[in-house]
Amino acid sequence: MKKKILAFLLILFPIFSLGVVKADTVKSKYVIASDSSFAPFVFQNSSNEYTGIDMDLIKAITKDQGFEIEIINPGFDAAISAVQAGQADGIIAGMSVTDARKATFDFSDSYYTANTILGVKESSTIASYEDLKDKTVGVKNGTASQTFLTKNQSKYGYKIKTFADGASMYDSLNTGAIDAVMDDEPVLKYSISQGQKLKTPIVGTPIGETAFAVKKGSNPELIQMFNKGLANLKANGEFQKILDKYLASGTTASTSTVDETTIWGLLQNNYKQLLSGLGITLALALISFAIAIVIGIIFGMFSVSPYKSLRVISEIFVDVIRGIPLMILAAFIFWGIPNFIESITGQQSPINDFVAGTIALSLNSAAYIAEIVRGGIQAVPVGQMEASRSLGISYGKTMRKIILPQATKLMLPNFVNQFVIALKDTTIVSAIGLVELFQTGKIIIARNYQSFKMYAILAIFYLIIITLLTRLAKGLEKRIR
Ligand code: ASN
Repeated sequence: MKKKILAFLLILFPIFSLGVVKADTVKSKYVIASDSSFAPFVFQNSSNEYTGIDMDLIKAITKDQGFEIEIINPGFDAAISAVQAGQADGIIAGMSVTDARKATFDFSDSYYTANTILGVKESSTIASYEDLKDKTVGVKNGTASQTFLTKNQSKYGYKIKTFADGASMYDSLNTGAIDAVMDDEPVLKYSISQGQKLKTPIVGTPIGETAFAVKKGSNPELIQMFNKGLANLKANGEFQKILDKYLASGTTASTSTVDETTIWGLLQNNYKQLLSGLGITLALALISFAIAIVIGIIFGMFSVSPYKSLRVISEIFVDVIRGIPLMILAAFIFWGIPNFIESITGQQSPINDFVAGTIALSLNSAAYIAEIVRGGIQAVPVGQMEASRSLGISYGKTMRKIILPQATKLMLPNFVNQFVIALKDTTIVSAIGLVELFQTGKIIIARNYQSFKMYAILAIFYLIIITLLTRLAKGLEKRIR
């Protein structure tokens, strides 16, 4: 009898102990999406690492609750899309709990309360919402501030300009492209405390509590772990320490030792990040172009085929792909298709941003290459095909031995041209949050506001790389000839 009781207790003990200490993790690793520049909640420090209240908080909670995360920082709007499309499991980005969002998100307990507030340049004369008549107000896409602006637009008669990220929005305010911005109060106040020449002439309007979120109905254990972890951190004082680190007066999070106001300083401090961005850009361009050549040649050959069905297939492919802007194609593949698959199967099947970008670029270049191939083949006089066929040589052999060798020479310069276009087009797919060279530059600007020098550096990077690659391609072209 004693033995039986002991065995019973032994079985019960682990069950109880598990239930009491922490919520159970279901996945081995959770992907958490966040904003890219939203200091003091999330921003890059001078060592190019993402820090801020949200970053410290989620990491402390992970530690407290014992689960693994990977953080991605594509920007607020893209972070929201990532969670909805299943690319990420949760979002922490100074996100306000609004009634509209409750329809599509499940929120954790709140860890902050924020207002939305108007920011203008120190020299601006705007002192009330009425002063905004016919002026342009900038706001980040998909934010609660945007909802506020849209709701009050007809009342005050301002124009709204939306931005993908905070960096470009504040840049536009500084350069005078817009007259004001609407953003969360702690964010504006923080940038003022960091020396930005801005002011907030009107008192803020509450937009709600700030919380962590998951897609409605999915990953409920993440919310549980977040809430338990948050409660623990509040109880042991660690949460307050995180807040003080970023909000107590006199704190400056960017303690850069290198002067980032010179081109040399910018390069010195960011070369690693820039090189890794460049690596992604080159990989994207080279891999997608290699795939595009294969697809493009196949459809190009179809387009001059004696079979009508093949010609029609090729025409449809070229028309469809050429008729869709690359950015929409990339967004469709990265966000649209996973969302569609989930609505049918109920299964999330997220696709990696690099793969989505490569597919979009490959299809796009393939359509243009198919046209280059068609043009090259059609530029060879028809008489040659006719003469060869009348000698009894087959279509395939004539193509291989007579037409293609001449056509290839005509096509080569166009291929080089198309490759340069493909390399430049990699900047467009940064819209899905892929951190290639252009996005890397934008992230750096988000931290130091050196847009003039940083964009100059980027332009020179692309110029050098494109010149080198075209020289190389021209050399190859000569050899083939
Ligand atoms: N407070 C903003 C919102 O919830 C979040 C952000 O801009 N990162 O809309």
